[in-house]
Amino acid sequence: MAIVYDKPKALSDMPRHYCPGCTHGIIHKLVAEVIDELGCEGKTIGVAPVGCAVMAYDYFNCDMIEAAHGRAPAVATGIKRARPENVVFTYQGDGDLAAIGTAETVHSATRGENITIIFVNNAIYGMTGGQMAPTTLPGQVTQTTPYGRDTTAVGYPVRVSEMLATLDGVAYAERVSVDTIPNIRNAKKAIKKAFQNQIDKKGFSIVEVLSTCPTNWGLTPVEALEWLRKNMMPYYPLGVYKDKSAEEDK
Ligand SMILES: Cc1ncc(C[n+]2csc(CCOP(=O)(O)OP(=O)(O)O)c2C)c(N)n1
Ligand code: SF4
Repeated sequence: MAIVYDKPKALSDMPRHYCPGCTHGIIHKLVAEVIDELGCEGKTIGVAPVGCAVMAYDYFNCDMIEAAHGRAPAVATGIKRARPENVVFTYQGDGDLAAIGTAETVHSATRGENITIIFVNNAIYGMTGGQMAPTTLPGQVTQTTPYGRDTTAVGYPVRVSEMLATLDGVAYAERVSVDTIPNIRNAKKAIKKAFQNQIDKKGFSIVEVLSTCPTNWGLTPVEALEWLRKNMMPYYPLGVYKDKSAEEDK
């Protein structure tokens, strides 16, 4: 019988621990499909975060290293500089990348490290039970903002793609989403480009993926997708924020 759909080879057989409806799983699958399609499984090294994706080292069938919370871009920098022939990516949540890891993110970007960053923005700290993240929306209820995020007290969310796009060291920054089939397809295109850029030595590439956390948002999986569309997308518009190669082609 013809196989019309199969699990990507770069994804392991280990059962994933994510909650029902969590889109971390979709993003894993897209990264694995890209590794398969680029034929770089044997030379890819991933850096896992601290957060719900902490066990990504068990889920991808490539060499993986676990970084301390937020330090993945620094770890990736070291690996890539020591082994430039390898393809090095980080997979990080918004607490990991945009809170404790802000310095590593900004400085690896401004140095123009030739690495690929997959940034999963679910507007909350998932793993630790739903505290406010730098990306939590104004008015959003979390465990630490039970009356909604009050911007007069705790400030405004960080728009990571827009911020990094201002840095000369960044080759590519795009925000995508995995809430619909067309958006999932587009997310895969962006992830593939971010890996291909590294192979072509174009420099620092980041794909920010808007993602759901039904458990800590207190919503069903379907409601969570609707919440993402209604609340996250207007604040975090999808699109390409920087593409040096497209600018050079003009
Ligand atoms: C040095 C350090 N500080 C704090 C923590 C606690 N901690 C673990 S995961 C996490 C936040 C994870 O949130 P995010 O990166 O958004 O990922 P998600 O779980 O939502 O995918 C925090 C604060 C830790 N493990 N280590
Ligand atoms: S807590 Fe949220 S981010 Fe973590 S696995 Fe569950 S739904 Fe996903």
